[in-house]
Amino acid sequence: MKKIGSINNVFNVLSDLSLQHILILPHVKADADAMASSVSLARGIEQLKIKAEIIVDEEIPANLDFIISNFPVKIYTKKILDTLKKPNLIIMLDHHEIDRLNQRKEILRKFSDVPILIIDHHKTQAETEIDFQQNFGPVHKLTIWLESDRSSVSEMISELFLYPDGLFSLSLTSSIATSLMGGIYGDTGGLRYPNSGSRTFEICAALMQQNLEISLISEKLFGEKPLNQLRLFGEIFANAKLNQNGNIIWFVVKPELLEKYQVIQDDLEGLCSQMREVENIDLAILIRKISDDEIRVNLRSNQAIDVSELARKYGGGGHARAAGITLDGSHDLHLLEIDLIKQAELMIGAK
Ligand SMILES: [Mn+2]
Repeated sequence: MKKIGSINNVFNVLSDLSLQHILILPHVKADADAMASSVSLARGIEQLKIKAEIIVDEEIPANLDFIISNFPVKIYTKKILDTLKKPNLIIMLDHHEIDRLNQRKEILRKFSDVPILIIDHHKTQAETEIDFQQNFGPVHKLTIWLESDRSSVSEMISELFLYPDGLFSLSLTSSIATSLMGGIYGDTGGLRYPNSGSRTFEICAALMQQNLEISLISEKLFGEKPLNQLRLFGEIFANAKLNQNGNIIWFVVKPELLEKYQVIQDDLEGLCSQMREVENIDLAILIRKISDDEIRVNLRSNQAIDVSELARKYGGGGHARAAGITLDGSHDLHLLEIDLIKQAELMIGAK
């Protein structure tokens, strides 16, 4: 499903005058888009004289400090759960799955009658809004604005600032515009991926009116790679496999390799996209053994294949050009590798 609800749902929910306290929950392992949309919306909500609080699952990487720009983001702990006051509204940003709250599922459990607003741009499997609501559990009143052809949730939140509908108006500051641009840049690889539509560019142009330092945003997001990470990428490129047609590239990362370069799983961020950038490649696959009972797969493609469909065959999901799979339990890595390539070749061949 490409679109559920609309921006008007957000205007309606936020113009409720009885709102005093809103809790914002981005997805686990919050990235530039998740943090930018959260911080910007929180600052907008505060302009409406409503308290806004952001709780994340784990520490946010330091290169995203320019996006957070001193907004007091809290990291979830049991103590925070115990002392948390009941909000009037919970907003889930950049995801629509309870699982992606990770530990913070407890917050939904604790406040099971608080309404939820979801703003997201990830594809959903749900056939209808009713299915979607049922998947979520009947307790929470649910309002949704989901558009899967948007580049980022930051692009969607920008709409609230740039094109208000009269119910309320939010003012765009240069700090908010910097965050939003950081979020859009994060999810579009600096406006290079095909999820950047004409609306994305219009919004970026409007954000640029705030005299943004675009080179600083690029530098923070794409220009601060540790040398060990690049050395690891070098070894992976040197040993990556290609199929016979030469249009699929893949590599299986075992924990020993990360140990060799003293890097962590997060340092593989961006690698699969780089593999996709190799000449003539339609699909890049990075299979990562996380532990004996967890495997993650990153998928990046061009128009030759919708990787969200490939991911779904294995219980994963995501976007047409960027998707992922997580497999729990023990799996034969080699069989998985062979099966993935076979399925991918079938899908590309069928197009
Ligand atoms: Mn996003």
